[in-house]
Amino acid sequence: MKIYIDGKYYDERTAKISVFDHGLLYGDGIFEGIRAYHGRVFKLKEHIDRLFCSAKAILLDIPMTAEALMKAVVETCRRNKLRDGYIRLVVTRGIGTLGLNPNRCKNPSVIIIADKIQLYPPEFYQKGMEIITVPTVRSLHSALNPAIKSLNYLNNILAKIEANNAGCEEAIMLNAEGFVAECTGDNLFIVKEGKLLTPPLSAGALYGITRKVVMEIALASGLEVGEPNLTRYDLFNAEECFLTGTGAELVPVVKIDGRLIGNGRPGPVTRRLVNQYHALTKTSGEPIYD
Ligand code: PXG
Repeated sequence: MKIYIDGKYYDERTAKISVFDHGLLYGDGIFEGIRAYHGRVFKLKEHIDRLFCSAKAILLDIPMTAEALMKAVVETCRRNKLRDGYIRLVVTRGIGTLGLNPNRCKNPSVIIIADKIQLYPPEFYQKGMEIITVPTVRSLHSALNPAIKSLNYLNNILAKIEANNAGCEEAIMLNAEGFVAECTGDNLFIVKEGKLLTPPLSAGALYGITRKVVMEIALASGLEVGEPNLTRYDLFNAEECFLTGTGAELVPVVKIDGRLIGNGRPGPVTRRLVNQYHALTKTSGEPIYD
């Protein structure tokens, strides 16, 4: 595997960053997780745009233009002969001295890894998964805004640990007011009275790119889409539920906190959206090969 670091390609074993990089020392940095399908990078521009928004929010100067970064992502896929897989794009604050001060870091580092990812076991996609709400509250947007895709994922990891301790693979995170925010690496949707509902971004969620794709597909196929605040009660009484994310794609949820969702099997709206999503990935994206 060839890994891009600051304009050069390194073998997996020699791809290294400094122990003084503030990405490691303080989680000071940002990232994107991107998928390639059928030899195309899916929603590349959207991911790059979000990366630049995260960078702006933390006052980090990405040392490349968006165009150069897109080219570097495509080139990393090409060098790894990737057709279907997962691209991890990371920008760290760079090497500094001990101490938080980001001004001591003069050169942010850009890292691109093109690999594979399997977030959940295949049977979850067929039969649906069981998830639970957990005690760890999603970060307040006035503390660390969940819209920033930062290298500090401990809020989400703590929620994941709580789910794992309870024998579940995924956690629903509520915000400080008790409204549903999102899962640890996925946005959440329900179907209620034929409408597709997902928490508003102001409830404390990442501006999910898969979320947006799913909303667009749903609207185009005549479904009504809404973004109201949702409580656990709304989830328990949903007809269908599913999660969206670049890594997870669309995964049906059939049980929440011990309550069966619908008839306990992935529902028809979910199944249709899954098929429409996969159809879109066949024709859309930045070509890797000529
Ligand atoms: N919420 C959070 C907290 C995320 O980290 C999403 C929602 C879904 O957003 P997108 O734009 O991907 O639809 C994410 C994305 C991983 C992994 O390695 C995690 C994500 C994406 C890809 C890989 O666990 N999370």
